[in-house]
Amino acid sequence: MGALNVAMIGYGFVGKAHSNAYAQVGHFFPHVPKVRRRVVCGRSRAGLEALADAWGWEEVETDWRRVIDRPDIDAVDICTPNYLHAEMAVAAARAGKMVLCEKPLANSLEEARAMVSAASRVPTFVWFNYRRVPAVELARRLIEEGRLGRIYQYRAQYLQQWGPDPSRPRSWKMSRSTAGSGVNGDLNSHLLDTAMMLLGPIRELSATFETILPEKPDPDRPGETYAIDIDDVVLVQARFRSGVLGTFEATRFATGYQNDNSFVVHGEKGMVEFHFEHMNRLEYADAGGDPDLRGTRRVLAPSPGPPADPYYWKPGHPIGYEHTFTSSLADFLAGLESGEPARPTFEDGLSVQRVLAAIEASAAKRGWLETGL
Ligand code: SOE
Repeated sequence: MGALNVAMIGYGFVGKAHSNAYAQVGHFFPHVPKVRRRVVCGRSRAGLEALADAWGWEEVETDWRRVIDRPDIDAVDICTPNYLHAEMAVAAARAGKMVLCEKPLANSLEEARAMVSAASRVPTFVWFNYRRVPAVELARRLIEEGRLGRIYQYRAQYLQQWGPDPSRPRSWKMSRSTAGSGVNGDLNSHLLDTAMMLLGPIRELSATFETILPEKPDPDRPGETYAIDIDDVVLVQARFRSGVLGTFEATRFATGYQNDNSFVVHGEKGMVEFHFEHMNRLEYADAGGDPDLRGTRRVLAPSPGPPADPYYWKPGHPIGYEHTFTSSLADFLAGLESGEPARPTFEDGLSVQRVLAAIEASAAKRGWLETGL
């Protein structure tokens, strides 16, 4: 397979993370198909040029439709605000391009369904990058191999603290029309994707939403406020199809936490606990053993990929946030060559979207609902 010509739409925080992945993937994963950073697209030419210079994009473009129409583009990567995902992904897929898209897949379940149906004949990928943290992968393997025994309970939290920060610029993430939701789509979507990768589909749930500050000081107009119509906090009780009970909590008001994406899996034979703020570590506890020595063990998680193939550094040399994107991209590229699509696909993104929609409906109804999964 020749080099894959990529067009990336969007150039904010996550555009930088993706650009780094495109730049690095060939260095660390020499066996996967090569990529070419052909064109980066967005609204501000100056912003695009700065990103292109810093990260090696060959061209810039301000009209996304022109990018999608280009015959020399094989794959379109969407890292725009959520409300643009569906329109762009559907257009790109209809033009025969492979489509990679940031999370959450869409602003609504209807949009996510339309994306899956338009892209049924092209390779797709959703950047749920936390799947590719080595410690998360290790947890997955321990569960799959039965080393935690029967799973009793799952507990997940995504804690950030920037919600009340008055100095933070207004952003598309603070409005329902552009972001679809607040923490539910932005943070809880990560928790749900990881949970369903580890333990399978979530069947039913009951949720509560809270908007702690319905008005925020407007940093652009001193003395004025603007209205917030999204969730600042979401709390969910859920039951997986397997019968296991889980809880999910996502908030931007968790004073003291910057980006703590965490989960605990309690099983009959043991427990694992993960915190992204210490992402190279997995805490493990053996339920058996010497009662005097009960407690958790800190495991330094190995490099991602097959154990015999240390893609990054030697064991004991930690990796960071950016590597999760590089590994995700490597999965996608390897899948193109093997014909075994890398996960998460748009179908997986749709499953998360179903749960997000059920959470929203449950919070509105104040009761338990089935997710349809
Ligand atoms: C929000 O603050 C955010 O940037 C999310 O959008 C990302 O998905 C998450 O990885 C870090 O936090």
